[in-house]
Amino acid sequence: MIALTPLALASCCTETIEPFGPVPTPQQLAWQRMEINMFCHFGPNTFSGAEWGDGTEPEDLFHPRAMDCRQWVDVAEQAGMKGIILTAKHHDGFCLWPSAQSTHTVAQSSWNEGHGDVLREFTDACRGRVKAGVYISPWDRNHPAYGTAEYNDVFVNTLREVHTAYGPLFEQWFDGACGEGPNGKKQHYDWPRFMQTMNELNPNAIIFSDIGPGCRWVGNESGRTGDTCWSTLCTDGATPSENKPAPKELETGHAPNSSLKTQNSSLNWVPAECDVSIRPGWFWHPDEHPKSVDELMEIYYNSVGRNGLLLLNVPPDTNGRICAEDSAVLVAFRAERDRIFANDLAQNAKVNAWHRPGHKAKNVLDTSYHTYWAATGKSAELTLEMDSVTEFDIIVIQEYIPLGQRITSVKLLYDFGDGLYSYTDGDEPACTTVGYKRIIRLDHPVKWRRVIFQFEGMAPPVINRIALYNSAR
Ligand code: FUL
Repeated sequence: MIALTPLALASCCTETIEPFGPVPTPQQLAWQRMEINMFCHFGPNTFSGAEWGDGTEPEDLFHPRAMDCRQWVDVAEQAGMKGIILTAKHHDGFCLWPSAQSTHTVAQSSWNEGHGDVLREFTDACRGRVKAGVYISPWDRNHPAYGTAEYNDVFVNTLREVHTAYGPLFEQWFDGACGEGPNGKKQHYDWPRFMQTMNELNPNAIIFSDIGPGCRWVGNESGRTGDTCWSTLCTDGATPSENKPAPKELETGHAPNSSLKTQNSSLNWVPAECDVSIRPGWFWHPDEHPKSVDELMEIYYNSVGRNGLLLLNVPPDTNGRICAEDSAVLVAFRAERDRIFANDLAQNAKVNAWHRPGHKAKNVLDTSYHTYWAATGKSAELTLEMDSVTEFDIIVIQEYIPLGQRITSVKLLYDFGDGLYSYTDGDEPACTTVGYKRIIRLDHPVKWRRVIFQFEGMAPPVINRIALYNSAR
């Protein structure tokens, strides 16, 4: 008889779960787990009051009086943000670093006698604390070559400058906007070359554009995904500027089984990034004020809580600092999240569900990211039984996305001892997709001892976390 060591026993009893459909790269997974990042719109518009500069602004307009990028990082850290993306070049073409590709940069300004370099100070301040990323607008209202084939060379060289001399840079933002009128300049962007340049210079960077490939625009600037939100997207025949899915499709993504024109041949993992500003404008303007904590919480639930990453814009002011009004709201926003999500009321619950070997239902309660419950069928039920009647109004569910996004609907049932009741009317689910994270808010706090989750998936659900909270406490 062969004696089995505990290790051998463990491995023989742990089934390998095959992934379903497209899955995130390790970089996309790390990116999604950042959850909230900061966007910093900063440049000549900060001083002119414009949102879209036309590129004719004198370089001296840019003159932050007391710029301190470390203060941006302090605020981001205090707000629980893991990365910051800076508008190194917005549509006006002004470069926040002394670019050799342009004559409209900090080097031509009298700020720091032409020796200033915001991108350098920014990336130095971020190093070891938060991740740094860049927005470099393809649309350029200043560059004389814009609208000609030569501009593609300029743009490639610009990417080359930034991604070799600065970094590490975790995300490259390619904005999709172009406001040229009918008689305006038309640039035929060489997207394959831009992407190839990025792959060569910074293969680990997440590339944002309307269609990815690293992450996609969510189709609105209000900080919300669709109520249904797939991280998968069909990008067949599309470029970041042409033949793109409509904004509504970007909000929801494309389900892995939908009858797409290509039979899923180009369905990719392109998760949604929700960019929204803390203020009415993207740039700082003296007469504007930040959103309230309640508004930011609503944004959080509708972005991070619906399978998106929240990219919250917090624009530095004319001093080159994040103003006290904005940082106070951000700190309060963090405190509110910490308060609500401090105490998982399901921690000591008994969990019951059919499971695949080695992937017990109890794994949904631990906070280790890589342990999960693997259900046995596409329709799966899991029961949480608390020690006593528990009052809660928030449910957090996380699919283990390294194995793909699978869940199409979640129903909630409860039990008052005389049978099972559905939380929602009739056949209505409590939510549709789950993905990286779904936060279900109940209309009012409930007092339940047993919660039964009924999942439907395109493949058997794989869930690494379920937690219950009471937002009133
Ligand atoms: C848009 C731009 O036109 C806005 O100015 C801003 O940068 C926003 C994040 O993206 O497309």
